[in-house]
Amino acid sequence: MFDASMDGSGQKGGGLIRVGTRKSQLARIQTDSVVKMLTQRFPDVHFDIVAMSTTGDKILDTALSKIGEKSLFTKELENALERKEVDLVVHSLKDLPTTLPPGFTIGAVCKREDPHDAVVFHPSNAGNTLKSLPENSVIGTSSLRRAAQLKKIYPQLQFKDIRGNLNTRLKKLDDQNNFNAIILAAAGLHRMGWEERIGQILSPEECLYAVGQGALAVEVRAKDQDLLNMVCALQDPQTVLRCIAERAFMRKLEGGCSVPVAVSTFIKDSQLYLTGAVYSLDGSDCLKETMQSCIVFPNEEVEGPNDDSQHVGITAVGVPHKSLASAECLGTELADLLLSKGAKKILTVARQLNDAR
Ligand code: DPM
Repeated sequence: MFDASMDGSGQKGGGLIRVGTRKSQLARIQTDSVVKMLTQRFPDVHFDIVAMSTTGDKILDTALSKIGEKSLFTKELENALERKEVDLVVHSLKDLPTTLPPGFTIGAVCKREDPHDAVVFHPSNAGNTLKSLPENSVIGTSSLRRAAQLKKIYPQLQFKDIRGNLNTRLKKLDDQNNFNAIILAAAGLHRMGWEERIGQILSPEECLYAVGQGALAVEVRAKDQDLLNMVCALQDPQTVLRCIAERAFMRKLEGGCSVPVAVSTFIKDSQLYLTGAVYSLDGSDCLKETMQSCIVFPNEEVEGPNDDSQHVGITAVGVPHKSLASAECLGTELADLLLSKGAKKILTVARQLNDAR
């Protein structure tokens, strides 16, 4: 187990771990919750939080999908990890690319919160649903994934970009009259304590969620075995298996923030179910399929503390190896199925149209 007399760099020290975070309120809340869980399990270790700004926080006037930089919210934090200024970094898993730069790994994926998308209405539209909003109402989202799916079901609504952190978006919604509603991840709203603003939760039938949405990830240096052994205490096996399948699907499609790719997963009776879809920007073209795979095997071997094998960037110490491989394979196979039906073309056109916007 983790030796509290070692610091993250493996040197003898006072048991001090430095935790990197972005400066936004949501990032701080997420980091605080992970530090709280670690403190409960390792009461002798001291955790220091180091807050930093990232490119994604600084560029506020451009839609995420147009910036085209994969590690928008992560690069500065990874630089600090590499320089050993921090020992672990807390992220929203959905902001982490499916291939991490060499030398880094996700050492834990915590239990997922509600992964669905939520609608927050302007106070003057409170009590509505997307369906009951007046014609030509304006919905704020910069997510191509959300816009594509909702444009298809609600052609009477208009969709416009909105950027900024959660606080900024809520303020833009409430203080101006530019938007009738905005779409946000339910998990973020819950963490901010704003659940009373959720006017509608979108079911996977209406809107499939983003890969990894609602799950927190702890990134560490891949060779930092002490830290890996420590943070794996936060690992939620079901969340890890679902997210590995989702990320394998995304990786095989070569998707990212800048393409409309969406998923949903659940586990029932030893089976992992994955629904995945790709969309054209207006949602008129769509490929959507579901596959399942067994993830519980009798007497299977647990991934050991010294096993440095990664699954789409995740080192899943403590989770059975065969289950991990099965989840990863499920994601890849579902992507192959969509690719065989023409997913590549849909995504290429979506990317080109978005770049030309
Ligand atoms: C990514 C997307 C968005 C974030 C794209 C998508 C939303 C961008 C937008 C990859 N990252 O979802 O299709 O609406 O303009 C982000 C949020 C959270 C993590 C905020 C949100 C919090 C929830 C979580 C931004 N990243 O989606 O409302 O932990 O999943």
